[in-house]
Amino acid sequence: MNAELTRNNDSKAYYTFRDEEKEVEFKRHDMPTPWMNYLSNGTFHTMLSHAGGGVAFYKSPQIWRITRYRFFHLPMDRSGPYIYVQDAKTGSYWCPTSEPALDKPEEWKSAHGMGYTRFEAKRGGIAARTVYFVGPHENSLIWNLNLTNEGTEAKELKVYAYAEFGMMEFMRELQWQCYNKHQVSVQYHEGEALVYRYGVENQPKPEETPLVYLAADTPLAGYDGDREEFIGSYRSETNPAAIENGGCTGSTLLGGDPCGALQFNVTLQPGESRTINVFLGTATDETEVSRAIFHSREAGFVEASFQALKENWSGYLGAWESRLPDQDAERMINIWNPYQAHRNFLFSRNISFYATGTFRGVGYRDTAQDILSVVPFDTELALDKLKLLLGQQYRDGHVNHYFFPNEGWEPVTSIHSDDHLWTALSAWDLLAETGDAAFLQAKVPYYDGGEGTVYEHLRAAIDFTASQLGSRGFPLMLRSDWNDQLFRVCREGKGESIWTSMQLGTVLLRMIDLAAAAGHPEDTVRYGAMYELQRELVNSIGWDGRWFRRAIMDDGRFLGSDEHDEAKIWLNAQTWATISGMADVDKGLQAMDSVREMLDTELGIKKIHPSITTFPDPADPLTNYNKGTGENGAVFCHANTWAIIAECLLGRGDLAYKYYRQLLPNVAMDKAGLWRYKAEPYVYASNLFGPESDKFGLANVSWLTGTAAWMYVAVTQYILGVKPVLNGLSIDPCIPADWEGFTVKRRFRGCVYDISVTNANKVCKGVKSITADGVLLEGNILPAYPGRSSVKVEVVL
Ligand code: IFM
Repeated sequence: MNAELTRNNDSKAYYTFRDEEKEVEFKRHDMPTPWMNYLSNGTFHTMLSHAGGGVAFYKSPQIWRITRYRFFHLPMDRSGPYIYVQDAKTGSYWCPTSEPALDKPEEWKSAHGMGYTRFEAKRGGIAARTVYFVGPHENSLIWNLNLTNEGTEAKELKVYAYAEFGMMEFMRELQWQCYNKHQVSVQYHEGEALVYRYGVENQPKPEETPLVYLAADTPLAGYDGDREEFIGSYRSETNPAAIENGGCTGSTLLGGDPCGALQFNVTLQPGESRTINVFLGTATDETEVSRAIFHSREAGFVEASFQALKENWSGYLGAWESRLPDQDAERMINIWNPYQAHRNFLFSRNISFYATGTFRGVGYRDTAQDILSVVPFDTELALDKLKLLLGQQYRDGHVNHYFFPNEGWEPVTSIHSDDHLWTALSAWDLLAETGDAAFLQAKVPYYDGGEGTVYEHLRAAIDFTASQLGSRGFPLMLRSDWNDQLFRVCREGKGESIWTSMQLGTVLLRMIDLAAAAGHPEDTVRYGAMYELQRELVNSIGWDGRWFRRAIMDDGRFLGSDEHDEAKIWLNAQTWATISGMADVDKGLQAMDSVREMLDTELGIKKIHPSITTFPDPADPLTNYNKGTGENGAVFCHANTWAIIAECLLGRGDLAYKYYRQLLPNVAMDKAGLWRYKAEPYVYASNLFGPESDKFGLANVSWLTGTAAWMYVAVTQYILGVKPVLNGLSIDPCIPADWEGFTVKRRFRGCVYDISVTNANKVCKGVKSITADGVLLEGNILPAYPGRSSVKVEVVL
């Protein structure tokens, strides 16, 4: 079958966007990989694929995982919250999700929307429509199933809702399930529900561990809590024994392999419809279980929950709406990019189809960058997260690399040259968005005791870097910088990061503003001097002749130099030289020209060139990645975002847009071919295999990647050029010369700016005039309009 499918790269046969509904619709269940969605109310979460596979968890996939998902197994994408529809007379059965039953629907489609996933299927005259979502009112995954008899005869159906429970601690499950599984139970609850209790010894937070319930608003005809009874041995979700043998067995479980299966017997007359709502939820104790079930069964609960979910998302996304000459970009900017970025903000890099949710916790650097894309939508949420991060900072300014706020585990304490610096960018963006510097005085504890204001935390970060300079004057690489792979550069503690110098420069410019806003003018002078010193180093020692060098290794040799055969040029050093404002003008341009010549491909910009196989020592190369993959010569999408920003700063709108457009997931998929690209066409992936790989264009680690936040920043603030600054909203687009214009509605400091940009002169950059409600403005910064609900802005380029 695959041979046939690999020839069919016509993506239209697989999916279509429904932009009005903010949905993407799938026409086939047999995609190259599961195409995921995240359903969540911030506490209860479910990752669900287009074919119904996925995993539910409460707060943490490490310690409160509810259902079992078999990572990297075959068959792929199992298990999930499945529904089976069985004809009681013939015994044949199928799933509205298409998977996992063998009999497939005669008609089928599914769709991911903002916080929900829908399946519409028909077989044997029965139409099934199921919407899965997590509403804001209860911590539960709601399975809203509607069945209609479209035939001419009455139908007797047996309907089953099934979820396999896993051990809540996923690592314990892998390590010691054989004994620990006898410490879990599934009991029948008198309110017609099953309750799963995870009572395993030495679990991290037993007092916070919830009970899990599986209930419905329809009378039960049967149930099973023991997976062996429902599925049977040498069977799978494809052919559960209970379904084939006439129905659920009434099993409960005091030790073993838990599941929740509910059976409903339904007779439908021709034309008749029936709705069954299933609730897979968590509650603190038995009383809460009863309350939650009672509440969920109340008339109108499901509809009100779905309505609230819809309203939450339209409120959130209502902060920005653009109309562009490029529909692919417009869709991404208005819908999927902020949606993906929000999921990164929520889950960090924790759990996806690619990441098992076992050890990543909250990454300091990752989350600090994610904040940038939430600031325009919800400053309170962003500030809370900023404070959470700053609470991981030590008094000397360094920070924990990963930490585990839900699990209470010890953090990962490796010290990296970049981690602690990122938060200054988030703080500056918050200040620009709100215009209110009060948060800089808020007190936040240090991880090793005592407390300081937000500003003092940010200052400590600079002080830490200032205390960690190498012999050439650049920041020491320490465990690595943004690029995880660079840990081999500083094993002896001497290696220096030229890129971190550029990151520091970028941060220092923000810190000058933050210091002034926080009432510390004395610091601004110091930051200015530090900036100048690093700028000088970058343009002298950091310059290789045609591009900027990346690092200095322990032995004093340069990384990213023409004198080597491998890893001559590194993308980040070229882009950040311009982003930081450090590069001399001619060098900045030359460096970005080298990017175009040496790193750009038709599927995005590679991170380094050529890939490493033997450098610096064949016995100990800098990376173990195969050439063209991962961090070694792949197109690293996160780093591409900075090339877009750099080109905008250089005023080269056509090139910036080429870099932006070529990585739009659906555009890259069409170019690479769906069966080569494989990942979702509606969210960014972390990386695409590069041309030195025989699988050039294969997309990896989709959904949870810093690409989401920075791509959003790059396109909204630099290409479209609508950027909050301290004294207002700056308008400075850098677009393709052939665009005639575009519009943006942007919420800013309580007012909606209805901006219309015209480009009759066919330029990339350069604002000629701006009027706000007909009044000509001086410069290109729109002021705040306190008390006003909207302002009409006309921009001429
Ligand atoms: O910066 C890192 C990130 O923290 C995790 N993914 C890879 C990136 C580049 O190494």
